[in-house]
Amino acid sequence: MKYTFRSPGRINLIGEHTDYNGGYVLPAAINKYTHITFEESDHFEAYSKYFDQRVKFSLDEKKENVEWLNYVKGALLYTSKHVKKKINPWKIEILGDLPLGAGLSSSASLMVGIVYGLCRVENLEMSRRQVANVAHKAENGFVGVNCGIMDQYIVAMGKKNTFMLIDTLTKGIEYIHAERFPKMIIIDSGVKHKLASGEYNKRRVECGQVEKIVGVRLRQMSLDTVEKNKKTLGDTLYKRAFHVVSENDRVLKAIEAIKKSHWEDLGRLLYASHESLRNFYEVSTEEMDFIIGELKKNEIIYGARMIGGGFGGSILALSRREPSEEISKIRAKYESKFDAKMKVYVVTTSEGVREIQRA
Ligand code: GAF
Repeated sequence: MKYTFRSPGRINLIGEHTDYNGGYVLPAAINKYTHITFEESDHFEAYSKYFDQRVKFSLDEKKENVEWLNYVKGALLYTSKHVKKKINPWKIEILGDLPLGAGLSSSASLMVGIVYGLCRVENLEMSRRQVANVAHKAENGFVGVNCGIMDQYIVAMGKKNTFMLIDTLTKGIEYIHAERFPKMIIIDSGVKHKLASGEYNKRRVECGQVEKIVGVRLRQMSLDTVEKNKKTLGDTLYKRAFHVVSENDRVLKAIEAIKKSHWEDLGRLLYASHESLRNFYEVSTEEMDFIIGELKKNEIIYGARMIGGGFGGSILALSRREPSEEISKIRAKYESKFDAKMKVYVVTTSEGVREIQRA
């Protein structure tokens, strides 16, 4: 018997670098997917179409040399640990149309897909929230990426036509309905810097330092408090705090704008978020800033910003209609200026992970 699961990627509308600071985020699952097939077997084996690589492995605690395999192994291992049960061997095939390394959360998509799929094929009782938490623990503990919970939550619990407000302090979620939403365009800058994960962890440490100095969690801090502590914090920590506190406020304002279908307001918030990520959190790149600058010149774009951890990856733009001509012009300029290829996807919101076939 073969069981196939479809696990989405995600965009984050607004609320960047807030999910490990007890802040708000507003992501949506998108119609770009990882497809994962489980087939009964007498040994563990995984095949990735993305890497065209097939590997046999055993379910021990050892990290593998094949990088992508650690995402699979970590997800299987942590699920087995969570339910305190030995699991059967499976042959797992991974394919899909979700681009890797574009800041659309391909790793959470894969890991949540594996945890969810394993629960189904092994009849393990786990809620979607537990699936997300186990995948998150596995990415932190086994793969060694110190990410927040946003990506796993939205991949596991996303719903079509909605954005999911996650209060990462209480772990509470609320679905914000967004029908007749502007067109969502993903522009992958085609650049991902090697320093990404090191710089990500550095930002986390800096935010911890801010909280220690001020004595308040960033989530509870006002901009007034940030200003009052400007001298004590010093330039870098002040800028990090300013971004996180103002970004939390932008998420709440974005929800108001969505509820009133005020797309111009929402677009302005996206541009403001990008400015803050560039100037205060310092996680943007020259390539992404160039694309944002070009998008700003086009009336049909409501707003745009970089999404995900930063140092490359993708931009999300909200547009009145499909901006084919405008994008062609930006692409031509971009590719003559930078040594990178731009990729563009028009996406819609989608459901979280689910089973799609049993044969
Ligand atoms: C990455 C992480 F995985 C998320 O948890 C989040 O912190 C994001 O960067 C920044 O908002 O995608």
